Amino acid sequence: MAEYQNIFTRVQVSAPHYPGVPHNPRGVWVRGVKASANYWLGKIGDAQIGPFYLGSTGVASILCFIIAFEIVGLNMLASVNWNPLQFIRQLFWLALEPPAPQYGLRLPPLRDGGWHLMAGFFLTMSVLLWWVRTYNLARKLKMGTHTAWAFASAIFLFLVLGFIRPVMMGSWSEAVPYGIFAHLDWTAAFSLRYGNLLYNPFHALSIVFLYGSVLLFAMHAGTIMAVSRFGGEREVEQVLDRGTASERAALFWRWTMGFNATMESVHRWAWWFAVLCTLTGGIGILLTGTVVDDWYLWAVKHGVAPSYPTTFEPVPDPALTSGVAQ
Ligand code: 07D
Repeated sequence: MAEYQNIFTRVQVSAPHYPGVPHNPRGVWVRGVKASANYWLGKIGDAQIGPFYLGSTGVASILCFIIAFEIVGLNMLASVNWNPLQFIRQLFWLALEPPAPQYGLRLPPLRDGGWHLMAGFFLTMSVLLWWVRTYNLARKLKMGTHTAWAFASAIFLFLVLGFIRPVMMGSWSEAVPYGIFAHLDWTAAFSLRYGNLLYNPFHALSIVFLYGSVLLFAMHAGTIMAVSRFGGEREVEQVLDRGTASERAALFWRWTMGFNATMESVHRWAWWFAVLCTLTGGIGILLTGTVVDDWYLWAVKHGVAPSYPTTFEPVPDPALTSGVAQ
């Protein structure tokens, strides 16, 4: 057909559903064979939905997630005397808080943070099982396991925040609370307690990779869409048989900044930027309170930030003069 086509004007072919490449099934689970098609999903991706491949780890992960979600939700509901209306009204303010500092790493009663630990356990199990699932499914398809390892980097930050750092600090009270505003307040309080996280070089690096990922994503997506009229989104053909699209895309960037990524390397750049965001972030959080107590003073000491002239009498750090630190 001579009709003009690019990625915005895709034809949705209606054909028998494709179950996917054959593979060697193991265990009791077989992949589902049912599939359907959705016109609107076809607008943003592939129209075919399914077949799903849940497997044992998928089922276990979903169960663990439901348990964690229920523990958090029911505790929140209990905190408003089981009043559903107040639950909805106050939802953003409700929270399941970690145990108080006096419990250290011991197991507190359920109502004193025990539920928080239990929710954390099941959420962690759910995330780890989902990781196993992403790894196994990639292996089944004889793919590389890049997605699983990128996910592992995010899980590293998640574990640092809720498990590794609290253990290193000797107290579950260091963990992040479950709740919408509660976790945001925790984030702000954490930054203030340790002398402004913006002075933490690993937080800065993490931001570099966060913003950098956004920039790279925009550059890559923009480039490919810009050459889609030459078939640029068909990347494999473009690598094997370089045509106008790939040539122009590469030339555009050489004209713009003297250097161009390749069809392959741009994805390696993207993978590393995404992975390094949470990896450097996790390192930054691990160092906070364990190695460095005040990032502003750290920055002054290392000549990163200027010290301000003393205008007022120095104010002692309340955490060092009262409370559990005593
Ligand atoms: C959180 C971990 C992986 C998540 C996983 C998912 C589920 C879902 C759902 C129950 C995202 C598990 C969860 C399955 C459960 C249900 C429904 C990944 C995560 C596996 N900061 N900051 C970062 C900026 C400031 C602070 C990173 C910018 C202030 C703290 C990032 C600014 C203060 C922490 C970043 C800024 C502060 C961070 C996160 C600007 C006070 C972290 C990267 C412009 C507000 C985290 C080293 C990420 C970190 C972090 C950006 C400012 C505090 C780069 C742009 C000064 C305490 N900040 N920040 O990928 O790694 O997160 O720090 O001001 O812990 Mg920050």
